[in-house]
Amino acid sequence: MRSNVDTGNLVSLQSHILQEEARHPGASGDFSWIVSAISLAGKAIAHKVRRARLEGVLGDWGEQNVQGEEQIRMDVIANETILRCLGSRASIAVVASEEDEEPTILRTGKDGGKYCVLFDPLDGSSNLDACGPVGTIFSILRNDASIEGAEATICQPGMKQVAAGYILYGPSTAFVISTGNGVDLFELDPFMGSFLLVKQGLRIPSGNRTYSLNEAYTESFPKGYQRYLSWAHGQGYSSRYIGAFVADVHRILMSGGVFLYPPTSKHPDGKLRLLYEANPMAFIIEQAGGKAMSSGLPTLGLHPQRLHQRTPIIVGSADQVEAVAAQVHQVAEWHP
Ligand code: P6P
Repeated sequence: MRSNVDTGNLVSLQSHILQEEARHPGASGDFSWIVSAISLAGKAIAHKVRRARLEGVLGDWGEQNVQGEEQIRMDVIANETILRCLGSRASIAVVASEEDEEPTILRTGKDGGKYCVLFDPLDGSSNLDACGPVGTIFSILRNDASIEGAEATICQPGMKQVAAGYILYGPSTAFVISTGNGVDLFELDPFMGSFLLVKQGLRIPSGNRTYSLNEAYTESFPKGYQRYLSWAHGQGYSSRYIGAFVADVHRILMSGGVFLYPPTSKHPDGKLRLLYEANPMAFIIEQAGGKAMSSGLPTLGLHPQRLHQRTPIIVGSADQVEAVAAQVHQVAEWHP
């Protein structure tokens, strides 16, 4: 069946989610309300990001977040914006943010809490000073009321995500989401105030010999990654690195290639957080036909133990992830 996009129809995120909901008889609409809240937060953050320098909110907040990283004002503003949008949704049990040490229980399962929402409110926020792209990454899990404790409830493997996606604040504002049936791309029309569907069923291209990693840490990478880099240099690869995970992975979703954040001496377990950065982006890339690996295993199969747990990651086009694995793990044929 031709999609609405192919027919040139105007389809908003709101109507697209309702169409998806209608495909699931008995759906309560609770999930649609959560996506609607994330969409509202994305529009509000997009507006604030574009006015950040004019409103003088680029500077440091003067405090560190739970990661020990200097919080910039926009991190805090984005975090508060998302919490204010999600707080009114009656089906949310737990919210968890990169910026907050502990998850927050909004309501129990018996009080209607059906979903848990995890997010990195403003990934790559240090790029803002240079007018670079930043983004909000989100992950939606079911609330398992049988599990005691908020942190234990959200520590679920990435393959259990009900939905995941991100909002990228760049030259335009892109909203990318998957509910497990492929990846859809929306763009914000600021004059209509709506995210409009521009592509359904995105597929990640293969064959793009481009890698994305911070080569400054090469000496502290495990030998396998150093072997991969030498191999790639000999194969004529090019390199692209924005320094914002959400932006680097979006480029790879659209054009192909591979992103790597290996273990380093500073981050022996990798730098990216499993629950609200690696898992949602891995979900999107795998739904688009790509692959995501962490320490030789599928990222989405890892069993998280802590909210802010970090992980190494190799994510991107399947052929490019396999090329990395062949060098890093020295396997001729890598089949998970
Ligand atoms: P490095 C941003 O701070 C971030 O968490 C990711 O968005 C990004 O991929 C990574 O860190 C960049 O880290 O060590 O290259 O500056």
